[in-house]
Amino acid sequence: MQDLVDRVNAEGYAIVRGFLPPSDMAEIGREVDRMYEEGLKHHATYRDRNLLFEVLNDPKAKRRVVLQAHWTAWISPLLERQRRDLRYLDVLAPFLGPDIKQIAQQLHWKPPGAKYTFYRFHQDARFRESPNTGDQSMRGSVTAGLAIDRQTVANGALRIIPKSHTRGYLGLSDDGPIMVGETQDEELRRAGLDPASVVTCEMEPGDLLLWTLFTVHGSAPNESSYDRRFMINSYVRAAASDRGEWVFRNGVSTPLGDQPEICKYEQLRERPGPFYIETGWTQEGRDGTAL
Ligand SMILES: O=C(O)CCC(=O)C(=O)O
Ligand SMILES: [Fe+2]
Repeated sequence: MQDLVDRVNAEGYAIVRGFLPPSDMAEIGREVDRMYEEGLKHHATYRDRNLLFEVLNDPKAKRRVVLQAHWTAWISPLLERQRRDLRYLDVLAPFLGPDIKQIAQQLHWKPPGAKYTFYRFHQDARFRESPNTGDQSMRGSVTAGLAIDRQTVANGALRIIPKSHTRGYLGLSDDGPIMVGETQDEELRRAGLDPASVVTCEMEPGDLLLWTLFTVHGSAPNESSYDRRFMINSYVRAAASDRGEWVFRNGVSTPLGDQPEICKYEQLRERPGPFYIETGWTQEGRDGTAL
């Protein structure tokens, strides 16, 4: 595991091959499909505290799709256990120590045929409080992406720029939504990054990709006929964060409590939901065009 820390420190990412075996992945895959069906019950994006289903009438696929679900641990006992599985502790403890909280729990789909299945290049610090500070709390953080489907060039596997995490916050994609308009090479060059250095992280189901808050990453659209299901968990050193849900306390796996903790969105204190978000970030939604 020390080798893993060295690789993430040096390159800004690393892949743990075979993190979970096929039997676990089959069970997780079935549950993630169930979450997709749960999301489709909503006519638009739905939020209830940290739980979120990003639901879109996709203009290209001409059907309702679910792109993301956040904090399904609140409605799925299996995914609640998964996020704090002790196999995560083995990977995370060398980075974060024995007291670990979770800031993000996300399922991502890239439904075949849909328009919005790419992510512009960015650093996840964008989604945290004050990305420009680059303080210590930013370093006490690791994000883990679990491949549920095989991740390929064709279905839009995550793409990473090695060593980009050493460059501080670069402001990539800060001018608009993360899923509208693919990143042009020019935007990378302006930030001093070489588009030719992009690595596509191809993975088998059960592989785990680790990256940092400053690692530049994005992903291409799904051009294949199969889905690209990906589970993202972001973990922080508990002492460095007053936010997030406990995952491991002194190395002991800790379930969710009675009430959710604020993870990212301060507004939830005022407006916890449940509510629908009818107009979204899509080009069509922003133009006011009916889908
Ligand atoms: O699912 C992907 O390809 C990228 C998602 C991502 O980077 C994010 O949500 O921050
Ligand atoms: Fe990201």
